[in-house]
Amino acid sequence: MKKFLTILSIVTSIASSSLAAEQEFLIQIKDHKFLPEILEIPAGEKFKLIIENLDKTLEEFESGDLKKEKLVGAGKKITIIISPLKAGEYKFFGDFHQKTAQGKIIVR
Ligand SMILES: [Cu+2]
Repeated sequence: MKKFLTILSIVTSIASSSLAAEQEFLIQIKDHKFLPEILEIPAGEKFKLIIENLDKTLEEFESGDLKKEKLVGAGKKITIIISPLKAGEYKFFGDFHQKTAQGKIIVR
C-alpha cells in the first residue's frame, strides 16, 4: 500500500471523469477472488474499471503492469480510469489476498 499512489489515482479519476463516454468493465471480488479473473479489452481505448468488493474484508486492487493501486472497502465499489493500452497482458491482484486474488486484463 502506498498512500501517495492511492491519492494520485483518485485525483486522476476525478480529472478524467468529466470526459466520460469510455467503456465500463465491472470486476467483482468474492471469496477473495476476482470475478471475472480474465477481462478482454480492446487496445488503444481508454476505459473505466469498476471494482466491487462483495467480501466483508478490505481489499486492495493492485497492478504493477497497470501502475494502479487502490483500496476497496468491504462492500464498496471503486472506479479506476485506465489510459489506452497496447496489446498484451496486464496482471492485477488483491494485495491482501494474493494467494487467491489474481487476475489479468488481455488487451487485443
Ligand atoms: Cu499495496
